[in-house]
This record gives sequence, structure tokens and C-alpha cells, in this order.
Amino acid sequence: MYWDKTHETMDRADLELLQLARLRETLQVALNSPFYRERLQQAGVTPENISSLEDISRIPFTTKDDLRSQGQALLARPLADMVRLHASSGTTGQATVIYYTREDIATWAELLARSMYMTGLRPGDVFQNMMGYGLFTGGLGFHYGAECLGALTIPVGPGNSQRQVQLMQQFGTTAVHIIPSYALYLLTTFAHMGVDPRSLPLRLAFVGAEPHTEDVRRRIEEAYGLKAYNSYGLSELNGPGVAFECPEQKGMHVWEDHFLLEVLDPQTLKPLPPGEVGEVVLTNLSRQGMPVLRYRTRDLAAVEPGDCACGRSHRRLSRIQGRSDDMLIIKGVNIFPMQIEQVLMAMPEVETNYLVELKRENFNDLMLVKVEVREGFFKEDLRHLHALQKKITAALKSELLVTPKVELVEPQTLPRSEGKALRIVDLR
Ligand code: DLL
Repeated sequence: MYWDKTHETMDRADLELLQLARLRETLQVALNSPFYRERLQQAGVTPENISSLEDISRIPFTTKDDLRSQGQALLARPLADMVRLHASSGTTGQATVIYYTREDIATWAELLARSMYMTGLRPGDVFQNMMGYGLFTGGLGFHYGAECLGALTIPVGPGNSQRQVQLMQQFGTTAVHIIPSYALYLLTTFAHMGVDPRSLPLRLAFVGAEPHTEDVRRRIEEAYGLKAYNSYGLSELNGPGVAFECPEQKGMHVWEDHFLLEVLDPQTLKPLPPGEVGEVVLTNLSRQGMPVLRYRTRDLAAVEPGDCACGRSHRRLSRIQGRSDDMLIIKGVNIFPMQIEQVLMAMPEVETNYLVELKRENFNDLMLVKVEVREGFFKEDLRHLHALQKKITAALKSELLVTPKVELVEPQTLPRSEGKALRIVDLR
């Protein structure tokens, strides 16, 4: 059941002692980088004067802008010690680059092996990796992890949907790694090919890299006949393998022997108690080449209260509710894209895709929500479609407090992405 029982089930007090020791070691390593040497000196922080985990509040934050503008000044080892680089997908601007030493790659692979083992992946499994290879961390990160664990790994990457289905049939794929919106889309390919995904030996899916709701997970699990586990990570902190769900599926265990987790009030930047949603701030505790301290992820989530029945002591993070920088302001009301998805995906008439367009009309904000409707429902007469449109509008209004304009469209007509889904287009 456990890949590394000692670390995964460590007593909290011992885990915190380990974290403190590793935090001090990491500070020592970080002092080798020109960027942190200056930052830490200015803040008067040395490894010696950090004497408890609470002292972390004395360490300055690191932001995406720091990573972008400072580049190689963050390296704590000579460039010659680095064996790989990745760059963030740049969904919110220019990419940031992360460098890894050989040890960093090995630690990262261990963490992903640990994560997948936790969900039941074993040697003998056939693992089809449908995430992007290349600069994105999703593909290679899981690839090394699956090989480390000993699963037969199919490095196919995303896209080419018919081929994905054929590979599953040919090699008897039992586990997939896939972006949740692509998992939903792939169902249409199965349907066109006349293949029932439930007839395949699939039993595990690792889904992550983009926010998605519990309803989306349920849809994936039911359609494919498997268990889908949420996986969270970001390039700045290695990539995937920062937090992962266990079979309880009640939040993602953050691997706290390798990452120090803080959930802070985004305004006051003070720690929040379990159950309260705030900004996730993470610190590397084991990275050698380019440790990152107190990285402001902008992701919003809460620590799940209480202990997990699986026996692991590492705290669990709730689903990511959105990013503080993807909050939309429409007619002065704050709206997170996940609220829209929550409403839509809970409706059986709605297909798997939607698109939100924000416009300005007569100096007013207008939110247009284009929704794909399931085949059977679309064939209904106009009266039914009109009623459905009204129902969706009312449900969105009650969740968002803003009345959107809802447009129903035929299935498979909205644009698709093989990578992270693009759901919001702001034309204002
Ligand atoms: O998306 C790493 C990754 C790859 C994670 C494969 C999981 C699986 P970036 O491209 O740097 O790295 O994007 C990181 O994606 O800050 C979140 O906003 C979002 N994100 C990642 N995982 C989840 C998730 C990879 N499970 C950014 N739920 C993060 C919600 C997620 N959002």
C-alpha cells in the first residue's frame, strides 16, 4: 500500500522536525544562488536563525515575476551540474524556466512513483501517458515516475485521438495520465469508433494540470469504468508530484517531506486554519539545483481538516478552486471560472465542453456562455431547448449573482485543446 511507509506515515512531530532540518539545509543551498543570497541577506535570514517552522514567515516570498526576471540567478549550482530544463506552459504570460540536477530528477521520479503507487499502480500495469512531452513537466515527470515504479510506459503524448484508443486496445492499457478536459473529449472519439471504454482493462486515471470539478471526475470515472485521481503540481516546484489523491479521494496529500505548505489569506498573507480557502504558498525542501522558497502559486485551496483514513500523515489540499489571478470581475461581481463549470457539469443535458465570452455592450459587461448540449437533447423540439436555456441561465444566475446570456450549441462545435482547456475569452 505504501511506497515509502516511513516517510508517508511519519508521526506529525517527527515530520515537522524533518521539515525544519530540510528547510535549514535548503536555505544553505539557496544561499549559493545570487538571487537568494541577496534576498536572504536583505531580510536578515540565515539557516542558523530559523529555529522553528513558524520562522518561515521571515523568509521573503518568491513570485513568478522573480523567476522570469532573474532566470539563472536562481541557480544554486553551476549550470554544468544541470541535466534538464522545463518551462511552464505560460497560460498567464511568458514562460518561466526551471533547471534540474540529476538528483532533482531522481527525487522527482521517486515522488511520482510514490504518488501513483498510492493509487494502486504496480509493475505489470500498462501506463499510457497522454500528457504533453517536451517543455511541459506533465509528460516527462510522470514518465520517469512510472518507469521508476516499474510500469510498462507508453510515451504517446496528447492528441491523435483514434491512435490513443487503438494503443489502449493493442497493449491493454490499464492506467492513463490525461488532462481532464481531454479525457472528456476523448469519449467522443470512442463513440465514433464504436468502442466502449468500459470494455477495456482501464482501471486508473491520473487527472490534473487544470482545475476541474468533482462532477467532471465522476463523469470520467463512470464513462471509462475506472478510478480517477486528482494530481497537482507546478513547474516552479518540479512539476506534477507536489500533491496527489490517495484511494480515499478526499483531498490531495501534499508530500510534506519535500514541500513546505502554507495556505495564506491572500490579503493579509497570514496563515489560515484548515477548511479556509487561501493562497497556496510552497517551499522546496529537497531541491538541489534551483530551490524555490515561499513560492506564491496564486492557486486557491484549503487544507482538509482532520486525519486521512489511509494512514498517511501528510496534510491534504482541497481541489484547487481557481487562481487568484483568474478571477473575473463582471458587473463588479467576483466570479471564478470553476463556479461556472460546477453549475454546467452537474447538468445531465450538458455535453463536456463550454466556452465563456466576456464582452462589453453599451458600456455594460456581458457574459455569454456557450454550452454544448448532448446529442439526444439537441434533437428535441425548440420548446424544450428554450426551457433548457432558461434552466441553465437561472442556475448560473443563482450561483454567480450575474445573469449570463446562454447560447446552446450542438455537440463538438466549440474549440478544443489537447493541452489545458481554454474556457474563458475576455474580449473586453
Ligand atoms: O500543470 C504540472 C502538472 C502536470 C500537474 C501534470 C499535474 C499533472 P504548470 O504548467 O506549471 O504545471 O501549471 C501549474 O496548473 O499552478 C495550477 O494553477 C494548475 N494546476 C495544476 N494541477 C492542477 C490540479 C503543471 N490538479 C498550474 N487542479 C498550477 C487544478 C491545477 N489546477
